[in-house]
Amino acid sequence: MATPKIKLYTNHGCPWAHRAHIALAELQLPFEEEIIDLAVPRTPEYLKINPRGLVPALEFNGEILTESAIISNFLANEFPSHLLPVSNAPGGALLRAKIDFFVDTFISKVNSNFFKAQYAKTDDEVEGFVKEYVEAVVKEIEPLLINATPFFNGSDKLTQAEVLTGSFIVRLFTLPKYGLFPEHILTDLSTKAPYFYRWGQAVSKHPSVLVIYDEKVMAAKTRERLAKLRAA
Ligand SMILES: N[C@@H](CCC(=O)N[C@@H](CS)C(=O)NCC(=O)O)C(=O)O
Repeated sequence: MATPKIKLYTNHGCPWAHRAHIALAELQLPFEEEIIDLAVPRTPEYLKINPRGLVPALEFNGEILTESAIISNFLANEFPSHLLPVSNAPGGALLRAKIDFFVDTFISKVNSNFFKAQYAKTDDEVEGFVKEYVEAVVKEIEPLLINATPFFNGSDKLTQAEVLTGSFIVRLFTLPKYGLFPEHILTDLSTKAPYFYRWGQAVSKHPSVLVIYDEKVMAAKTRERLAKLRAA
């Protein structure tokens, strides 16, 4: 196969764009990147690439794809690997469905509580969202990770389940120590959702998840963003 020409339009502070970085790292695909400054209005050139003005966007042999899940799933389908079985392999369609369900459940039932807690105005509100996060993990995610070793469905390598959730998990496991989130969320999760906790620890240390993530930089950026929001 000829080497594909891949360009990623990204911003290293964006957890959605981070998904594409994890996929590219895990698939060991060389690519060019262009950092889009999200602090200023998008240029007319970028709006031609993604009229929504969001990152990430991927240029693949001249074709443009947008939306992080679509980009990451495209890469995993185009370059079959340990990340995602092909659907006509034995058990392939079933495992793909399980991964889809896991990612959908994490994003729709759990993850938004993390951001809501960061933007909450009072300590009581923060604690409410932390409680909802932990309860949703216990109810919805913990049963799906019982056989994680350490990754989804007994895999010893990263899978598409981690590609699509890892950027959020690494924030959960690192930002509390910078005072940006109540630290007890991690102790609560370790006692109430031990399978999730063990999985999350492995995910948040994986080199492909850490490929663009510097926790100190992220903590400083998050602090700055929240201070601006509170001042506004
Ligand atoms: N659903 C989109 C969400 C992407 C998104 O929200 N990206 C944010 C950065 S994290 C963005 O580009 N925001 C534009 C802005 O801040 O002006 C995806 O999954 O790709």
